[in-house]
Amino acid sequence: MTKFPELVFSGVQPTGNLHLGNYLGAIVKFVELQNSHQCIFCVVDLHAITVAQNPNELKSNIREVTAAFIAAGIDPEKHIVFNQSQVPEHAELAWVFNCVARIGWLNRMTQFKEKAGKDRENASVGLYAYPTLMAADILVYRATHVPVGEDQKQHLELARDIAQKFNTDFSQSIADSGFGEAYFPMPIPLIQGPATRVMSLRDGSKKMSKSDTSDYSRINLTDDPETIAQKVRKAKTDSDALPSEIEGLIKRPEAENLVSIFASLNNQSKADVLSDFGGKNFSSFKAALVDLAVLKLGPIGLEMARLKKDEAYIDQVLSKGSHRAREIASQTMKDVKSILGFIQ
Ligand code: AQP
Repeated sequence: MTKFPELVFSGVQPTGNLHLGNYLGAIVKFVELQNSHQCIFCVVDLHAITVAQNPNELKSNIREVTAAFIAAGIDPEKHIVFNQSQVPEHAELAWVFNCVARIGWLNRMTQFKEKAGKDRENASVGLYAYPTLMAADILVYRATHVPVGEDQKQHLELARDIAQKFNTDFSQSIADSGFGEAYFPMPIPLIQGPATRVMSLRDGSKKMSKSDTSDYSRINLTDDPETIAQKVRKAKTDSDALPSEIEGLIKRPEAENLVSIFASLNNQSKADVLSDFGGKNFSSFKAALVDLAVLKLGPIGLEMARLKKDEAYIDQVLSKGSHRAREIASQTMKDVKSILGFIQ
């Protein structure tokens, strides 16, 4: 078996309203992993344009996600932080993967079905092909580990299928080109911790999402302490007290969500949270959650606001990061072209 050096890759879309789900499901993990791994963190702006974007807002959102990475604790000197559109090899490899992936595989993707909704005929081709671009994002660096929220699990499985099919279809050429048994690693999804799927504060059956029309459904990383407090206080709950055991959260999605958020923000397990709050009513639990959320998110929001004003700094981080990313990505594309039989 070919052994690949461990490398972490992940991305966040610059589509506005960066929220607690993005933070706990992804960004917090990025911050942890940077201590043990080489990491590449990408603002995936090519993914953003799979749905309509206002150019000025897009530019501002690209800077906002970059500011969030840095404000949360990612070190752009030690690791690579950049925006996808500055590294054309992502789109180039995505085309190759469009020719490797099968239509049947893409037809099974639930995110496309959810996002395209009933008006599927009118969805962009880009939205449909989104998972092949995501596979290219990861594999253009031959990354081995990908921290993501639960919702991205299916796309990660597709990336593994693409890597496998490429390695199999071109096995002879891969060997002839001197790359051994496999050119691409099988990227491992890292979906861990108590908050891999943060739910809407208004409806425990729906994912917390940037595009929810109700701002009360999510806590944005840019919310001030008063807004965070209001949103937590208004979060939907049931009328029972909190249970003392995890089993007591079954069929209580809103309670489970708030307990998961608390556990994740406080670096605890859900069982630990329930051993502290079991038997208490929601008003006292929510008051503790407000204090915790403000303590953890308040400084990030303030730092994001400060960094966002320094556009020259953010743009320079992205430009430097893109150059570093391109050094790796361009080598991969050279290798892939040689494997495919292109003259270069
Ligand atoms: N609710 C969530 N809980 C846990 N993780 C989440 N992620 C997103 N929502 C949750 C994770 O955040 C990372 C970045 O997501 P993204 O910006 O690339 O795209 P997304 O999943 O499309 O974000 P939204 O908020 O869900 O946007 P819309 O409203 O457009 O659908 C990913 O790792 C994702 O898993």
